[in-house]
Amino acid sequence: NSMLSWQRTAFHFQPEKNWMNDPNGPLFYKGWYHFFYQYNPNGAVWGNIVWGHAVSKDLIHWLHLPLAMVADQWYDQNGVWSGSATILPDNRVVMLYTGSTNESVQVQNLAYPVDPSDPLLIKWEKYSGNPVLVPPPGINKKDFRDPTTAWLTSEGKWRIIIGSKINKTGISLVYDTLDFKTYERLDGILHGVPGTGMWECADFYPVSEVSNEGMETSANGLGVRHVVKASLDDDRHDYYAIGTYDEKNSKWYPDNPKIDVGIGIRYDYGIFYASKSFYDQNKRRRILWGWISESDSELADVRKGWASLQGIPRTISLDKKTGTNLLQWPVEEVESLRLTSSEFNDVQVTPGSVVPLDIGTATQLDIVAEFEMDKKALEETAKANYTEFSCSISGGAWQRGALGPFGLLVLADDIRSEQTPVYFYIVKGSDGNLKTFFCTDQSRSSVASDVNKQIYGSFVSVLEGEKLSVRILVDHSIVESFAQGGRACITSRVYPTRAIYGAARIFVFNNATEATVTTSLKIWQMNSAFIRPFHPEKKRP
Ligand code: DQQ
Repeated sequence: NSMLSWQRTAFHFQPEKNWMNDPNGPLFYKGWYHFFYQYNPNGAVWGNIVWGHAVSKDLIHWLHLPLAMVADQWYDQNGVWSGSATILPDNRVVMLYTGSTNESVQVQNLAYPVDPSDPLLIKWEKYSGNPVLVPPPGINKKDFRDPTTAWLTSEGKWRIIIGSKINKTGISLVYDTLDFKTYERLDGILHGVPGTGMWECADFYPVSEVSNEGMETSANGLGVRHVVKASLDDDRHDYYAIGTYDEKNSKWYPDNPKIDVGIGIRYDYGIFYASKSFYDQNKRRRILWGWISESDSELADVRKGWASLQGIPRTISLDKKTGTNLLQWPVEEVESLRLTSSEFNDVQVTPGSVVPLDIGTATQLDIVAEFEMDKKALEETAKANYTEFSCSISGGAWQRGALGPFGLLVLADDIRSEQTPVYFYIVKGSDGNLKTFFCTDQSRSSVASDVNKQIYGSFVSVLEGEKLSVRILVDHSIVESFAQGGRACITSRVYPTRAIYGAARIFVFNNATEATVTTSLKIWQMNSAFIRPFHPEKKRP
């Protein structure tokens, strides 16, 4: 087991052992951030799902609490599945979650804290009248799950959506309620997209067109856009789109139907699923949590006794410069873990070279890097023929082109028998303009064979006058990368066997054939966060 224990992370949220999946009901209450999650208390694979619970003052240092809800009722006997919290104006907390019944029917249930004066919200009570919602006519009994946080309509009712599908069209059903106990189903759907299949963990929230602060879930009106997000069960990715909410008719319209939910933008181009946002009234921001599963084998998970992480929570806002995407950025609190730093300024990386960055061990890092391409090479390429490119079907970090790939090699050993490249690749697009791609190549991330070795990535917009920039968080077996201030993100789980502990290194590389790249970087060693168990029964001596 010691061979595998290094894969545990130092500053990511994970239970002490066993399986975890979706984030549930995140909220801030009486000075504490609460985090609930799908948890199997009996093993490292999915099953026997209950709600785990932890609290934190800063979203980084966590205290594990007793399970919040277990499968002890007929209406959740097959699992206490995902759900969301709503904080009412009088500060009462209500939780809605999906129960898989004794007959595996998906129903929605209501729960609330037993003692609202307890800031830790340790004890939860399920409403005696559960379930509060059952699948409506025309909806399959196993396609009705994951209620959202409720928002207040102008009529004074609370509104939620619940994901489902009809044939292959993913949809969001809409319900209004006054008391969270009885509901009225609204005609039609908020939105649906043909071909997207079951919508898991739907999310719906406002973003401001003017401010970078987050918006309370019920906010609406001038200067507000609305985001719809769905987790697609068919391809296991989270997609979002920005659009307009017509509250009166309970409809939402995407700004650009070509980048609609499920056929357009992803929160993350690596592993990131079943995410959920919440409004943090403490710091007036919207925070996104996402489940990061393993990409090794199930057998390896069982051996190591645990599976899954949560990504570092991200602040999300509308990208004011493009207006067409969100920006996601690790919450500022993660910076409190920064220890010593190393700076490298204007390092010239010539075509075909790899330069080691001497920072000592490199398993827990926060990296901020900027890259500039040689101007003449850019102009030359602009005159050349256009090239088709896509990260996932490319030859990865070692297939050379005129203007790429170039970037960083993280979790590499000295001789680079293992390495995970995070990089940019510039090509001339079919419209005659240069296009930038942002990728992570897992193909040489591990000499082990039972791990995912895909190449992840996407196009990323780079505006006039912007340098290429990337922020990377490295934590043993997770690499989270944010390009252009969080316009495009890639999370990967990697399983090096040699580039571990003191043997892990970092390099910059440039595999472009035509151009020198100039890079400046700042790299911090990251402290470990205390993520501690809670033992209320233990008496102090
Ligand atoms: N996980 C939960 C469901 C949800 C799915 C069950 C998404 O409620 O649809 O563990 O990962």
